[in-house]
Amino acid sequence: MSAMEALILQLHEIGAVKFGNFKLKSGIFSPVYIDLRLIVSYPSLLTQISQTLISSLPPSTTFDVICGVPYTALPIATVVSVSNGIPMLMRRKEIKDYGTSKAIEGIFEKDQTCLIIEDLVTSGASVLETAAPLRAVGLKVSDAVVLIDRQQGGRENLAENGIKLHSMIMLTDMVRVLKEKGKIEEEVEVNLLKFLEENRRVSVPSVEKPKPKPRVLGFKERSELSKNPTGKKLFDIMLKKETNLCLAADVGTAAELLDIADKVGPEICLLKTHVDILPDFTPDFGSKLRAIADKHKFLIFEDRKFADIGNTVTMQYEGGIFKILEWADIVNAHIISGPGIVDGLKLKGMPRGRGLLLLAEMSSAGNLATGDYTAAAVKIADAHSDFVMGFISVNPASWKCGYVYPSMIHATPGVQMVKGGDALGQQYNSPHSVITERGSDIIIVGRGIIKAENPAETAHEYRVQGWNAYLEKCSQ
Ligand code: S5P
Repeated sequence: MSAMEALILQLHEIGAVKFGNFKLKSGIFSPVYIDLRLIVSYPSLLTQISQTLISSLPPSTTFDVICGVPYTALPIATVVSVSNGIPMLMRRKEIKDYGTSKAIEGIFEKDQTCLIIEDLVTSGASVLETAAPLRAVGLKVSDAVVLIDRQQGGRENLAENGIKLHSMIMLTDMVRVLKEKGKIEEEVEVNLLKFLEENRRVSVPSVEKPKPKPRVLGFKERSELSKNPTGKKLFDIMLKKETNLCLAADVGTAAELLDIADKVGPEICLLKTHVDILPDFTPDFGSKLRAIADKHKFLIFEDRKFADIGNTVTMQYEGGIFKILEWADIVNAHIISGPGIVDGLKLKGMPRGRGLLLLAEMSSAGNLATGDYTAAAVKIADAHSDFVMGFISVNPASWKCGYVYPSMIHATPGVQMVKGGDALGQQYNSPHSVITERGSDIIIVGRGIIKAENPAETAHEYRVQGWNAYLEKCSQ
């Protein structure tokens, strides 16, 4: 009887090889189960395995250190190390968060070669899990040796990752020997061969770690990241005043607007106007509103929604009756006409330190600013981050880029205390959901405040809700 046959019989005798119906780590059901944890109870068997492992390697296999795949192969590797005088490394499965936090314990030099020792290979995933941290610390991993190869794709999966698998015992050989020696029925062998035929290649389960949730940066850090002076200013105002509320002052007259601006001023970081709805607009409107804005420390955002070609918007921004450029810190634009609109507005706005918000999404039902359109807005903003300070957005948390651009401010309209909408397509979300789940920074509230019995008091309520939601988000 060959040494290999004797080894197979011994493994069967101690119950390390069982036949039945077993669920494996890879999720598949198998008619054979191999449990090599038992071998620590049989020192002579362990010695025999360890010696045969090394002698079964082709002479061309060279290595400086060895590392067993935790946990079952650790004693095998230890005995190989001790009996052959080869230094060993240990891979931690759990990395300590104190002390040295090392994934690989032991002494080695960069570019040394490490042989991986494993007890059993199915898909090869465990070997790859050990190879990764070894390679990460600068070791070379080109060979792995295994006591039993289940012949289910481990060899191929490892080869694809630059690791040659050397197997001491193939599962088919094991079953053949056990059948020949009368330890199992023919039916069991047939069953097993059929199973192997059907499960030739078990894919490596993804060893990719779940992506850590990005840390939510606070307005202070984000202010430092903003490349636009008005963007910086708005971050700073929000922090100082502890408010992320923007009032959409869609009132009937300029007089009413100036009145509500003064009343609600202490509660807001931003006041949004639609100057073309004011029948009593006069050229001094801008300076009057500016005085109130300076008094209460908020910024002015004219919701002009520019949409034309670059050349036209330069004139619309600067000229006409409204002379928006004179008094509005911030304006916004659709990107429907392409990036030229940003170039046009930038030409006028940049020298004055103004900021631009791009409409990446809209709040109204059935709007077309979705998917690729939103992504295009993000791209344009990124290319003009000195002038574009942020977005009008509805659900930035759902964007693929998510928090990739913390320098940008996300302002969301369609906000009321209760969910719902109006008769003309407006859709509302609550301040809490807008700031937390939807990942926005600023709540834009219009009728929720201006139609309230006491706008200043109601604005205060919105301010508290919006700010608390921001604090909650930062503490996550
Ligand atoms: O998609 C949008 C973009 C904007 S700027 N949906 C919006 O409602 N807005 C503006 O936000 C809109 O023009 C209005 O001034 C404000 C929402 O007002 P509310 O009364 O519905 O809160």
